[in-house]
Order: sequence, then structure tokens, then C-alpha cells
Amino acid sequence: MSLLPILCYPDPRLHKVAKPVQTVDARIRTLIADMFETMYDAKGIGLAATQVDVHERLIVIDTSEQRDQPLVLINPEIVWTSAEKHVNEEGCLSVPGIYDGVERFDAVRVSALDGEGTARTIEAQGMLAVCVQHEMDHLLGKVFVEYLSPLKRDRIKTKMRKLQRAERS
Ligand code: K2U
Ligand code: ZN
Repeated sequence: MSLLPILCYPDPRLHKVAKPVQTVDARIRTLIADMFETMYDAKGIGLAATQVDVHERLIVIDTSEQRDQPLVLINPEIVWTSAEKHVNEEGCLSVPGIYDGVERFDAVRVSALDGEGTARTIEAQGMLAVCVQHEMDHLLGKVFVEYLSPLKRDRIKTKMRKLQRAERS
């Protein structure tokens, strides 16, 4: 398994729209393993393939306390959303150190293929529901800072560019 580099905002590749996975083959299974290793190493609870510069509809998630309940969503589609929504504080492995409120559905039902290529439907509530919606935005090329005001977003862009310049020097 390998650690994969995570794209950092405002990298334009984060705004590419992911294509459906055609076949759950050895390449995808290796990518899934590498994405989990990368997510756990980065202390994240979710990771979208877009964030590691692979533009296919694949998400890995583990919201468990013990970090032992991996969830793979291939070609995920939200098929139901709750009437209720709430604002939750979100962060993003592609926007390190930035946290802000985003309104999400309290609960969602998601149909997807699992890591074996079997069709599944999951009901998500709480943090899992927030994470699913956050990751599915990534597959559409959307980063959570795009829900914030233009002023906040510009300040975040400036901060991220400074951080990346400092890392290069
Ligand atoms: O997509 C990512 O960058 C992974 C996010 C997923 C996430 C964002 C907001 C709310 C829930 C999940 C990372 O896990 S951000 C780090 C983090 C860790 C625990 C709780 C919230 C955020
Ligand atoms: Zn994110």
C-alpha cells in the first residue's frame, strides 16, 4: 500500500468532475487500499478519489471511533434526503487548518457499489451523513469553502497559497 499526495485548495484539479468507475478491478482495489492508508494517516474520516488526483467516482469513509469500520462507495448516488438540514462545522484534508459551517441534510440514503462491486444501499445519519455529502461534493469538483462568502473564500485562497509557498521554500 502507498500514501498518496492530497491535492490542496485552490488546485484546479479539485474542480474536475469525476467519471463513473467502469470496472471494480485490481487497479481500483489497489486505489481503495491506498486511499484508506492515506485517509487514516491524515487523520481524516473520509477521502474522495478527486483529492488524490484520480477523477473517478470513488469514496472511502471511516467515521468509527476505533477506526475499524471502513466504508467504500463506488459510483455513489443519493436516492433520498431528509427534510431537515442543519449547519455543521466542516474541515477538509484539501484545505488544512480551515473549519467553517456548512448546511447539510440531516440524513441521506445512498446507493453505491461496495469494494467488491456489489450493489448496496446505506442509510446515513449524523456525522456519516455529513461526510457522505462532503465527499460526494468532491466527486462533483466542489470544495466546502465554495459554500462560504466570496470574502472568506478569497482569504482562504490567500492563506493556502502562502502555506504552499512556505512548504516549497
Ligand atoms: O474530504 C475530506 O477532506 C475529508 C474530511 C471529511 C469530512 C469533512 C467534514 C465533516 C466530516 C467529514 C476530513 O475528514 S476533514 C477532518 C475531519 C475529521 C473529523 C471530523 C471532521 C473533519
Ligand atoms: Zn474534503
